[in-house]
Amino acid sequence: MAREHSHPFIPYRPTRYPEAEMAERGRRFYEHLDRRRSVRFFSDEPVPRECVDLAVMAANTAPSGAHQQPWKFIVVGDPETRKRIREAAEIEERQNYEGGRLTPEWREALAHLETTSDKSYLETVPWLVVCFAEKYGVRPDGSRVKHYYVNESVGIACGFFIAALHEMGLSTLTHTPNPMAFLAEICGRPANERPYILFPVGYAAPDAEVPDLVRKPLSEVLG
Ligand code: IYR
Repeated sequence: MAREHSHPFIPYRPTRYPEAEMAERGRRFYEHLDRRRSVRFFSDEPVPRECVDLAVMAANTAPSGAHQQPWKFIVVGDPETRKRIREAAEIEERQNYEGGRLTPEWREALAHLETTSDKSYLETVPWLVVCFAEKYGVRPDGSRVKHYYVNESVGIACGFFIAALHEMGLSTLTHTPNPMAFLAEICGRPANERPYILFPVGYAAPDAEVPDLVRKPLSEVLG
């Protein structure tokens, strides 16, 4: 079929699988993702930078509003900056946990995770990856470009990032120290970028433990 286009289009032929193989692949992929857990106990073992870059490349394949790719991933490896991030995060978290900033309802919702204001893992891990959302773009002349569906786009990219790390046997945590403005300052990011998620990246500690969570059954998540 000869469609008329006003912009460049190219053929796209995603791989098709026999029906029996489709479900098998879907099951394997689901089971793989089902083995992923958010980790708070990390090893300080080094992780090749290439693996972090590959996870960011995977994130960068995410669909985004108007294909604007409104994300930036800042990779922090040097111990001094990781220490600064830990200290700033813990200042905020102490206000949350010990200063009463978390509402009783929020505290109750978190109780089973046994989280505290101790964020020492931010110094243990070899890499911190800070994802920033570009609220708007900036042209070379300084004028602003409106961005569309920024939250949705960056959220999907972060999902791909997490899945890519898991595929490599690496662990992470979607850490959102609240408020996160200090991350923009420490990372020296411009005003159009808003800190979105802070990802500690490394190997899970050999003695890591995670809360014994149960995922909702399909019947509950299918509407
Ligand atoms: N940001 C805090 C609190 C926290 C909030 C949620 I929602 C969590 O799922 C886990 C923790 C912290 O990192 O401890």
